[in-house]
Amino acid sequence: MTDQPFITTVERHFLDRKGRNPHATAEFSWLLSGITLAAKIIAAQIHRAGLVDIIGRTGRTNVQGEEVQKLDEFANDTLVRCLGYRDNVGLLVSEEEDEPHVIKERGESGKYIVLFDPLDGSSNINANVSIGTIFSILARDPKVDRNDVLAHVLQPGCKQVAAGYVVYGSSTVLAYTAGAGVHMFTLDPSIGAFVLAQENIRMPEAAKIYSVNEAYEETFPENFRRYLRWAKSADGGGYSMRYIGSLVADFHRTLISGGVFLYPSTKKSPEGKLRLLYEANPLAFVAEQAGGLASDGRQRILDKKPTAMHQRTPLVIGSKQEVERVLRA
Ligand code: AHM
Ligand code: MG
Repeated sequence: MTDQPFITTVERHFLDRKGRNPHATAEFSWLLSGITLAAKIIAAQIHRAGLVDIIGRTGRTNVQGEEVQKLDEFANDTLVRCLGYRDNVGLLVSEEEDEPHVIKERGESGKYIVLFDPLDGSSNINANVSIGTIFSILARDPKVDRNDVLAHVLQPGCKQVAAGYVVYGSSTVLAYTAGAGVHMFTLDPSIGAFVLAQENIRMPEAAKIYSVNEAYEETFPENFRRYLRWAKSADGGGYSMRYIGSLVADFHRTLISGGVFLYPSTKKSPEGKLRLLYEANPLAFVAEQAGGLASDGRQRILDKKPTAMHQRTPLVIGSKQEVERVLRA
């Protein structure tokens, strides 16, 4: 027998890194297992979507005024159920719900807050394009009144204990960081476990790829337009454009291949479209831990002090040199 595990699961990997993160405890690993369990259930349902007629609209709109599709609801319920039973989870915040879930029975012990976008990119479901789950984990500040729910939720991204995402694509991939690098796992459906695929992933420092919905270009702030003009000019030296329209998938590609993803403010979304707490913050944490950067065009995403639970933000995220180029513009 060797001491090396046969396979390394997310929870095992996290526990093996004890000492690098004060939260790397068995208790926290139990919380993570709630996320991986939910991800497996969601992945299974997505892959059966065409069979079970779960695709389609519910006819209702969510807090953001967008159409909610059935799989969004399924993903949301699954995360709430899987995490609601973890003793250390005190609060849950979801893109799909107006208010946080206060897990009352565990009011005194639930020290972690999990914020998530249960199914990002859901408008792509019908086209079989990759979609994903994004999550951010915060700890309650013991100095803050327990009943002041919003004060616990509205913490800047630099306070995240861990964060990550799952992409439901040609395979199901999970990437997480707990502040000591970014690690990637692939779901092996034959054994139902996320197994370690790559540790300490580094985002390429530079890559001539920008990812943006250029249809809105005319309404972008001038500095973003200037950057795009430069990237397309002979001075830019030959950029490519890649845009899936599913943040989690566009970010995953950027993490692997490099480049920059942009979602500036537009006429339609003056504050930007993406949400700070459960989209920009977790991906910014992952980007920085992989050697990249994330900014709203003015300040580091992780330093932004949130003022509302469903707050939106402009987002520039990706390879260090590419984000710096956009910011210089
Ligand atoms: P959502 O599916 O959770 O509402 O996410 C919003 C999506 C992101 O995944 C993606 O980056 C963006 O909206 C695309 O917006 P647009 O269609 O305006 O380019
Ligand atoms: Mg989203």
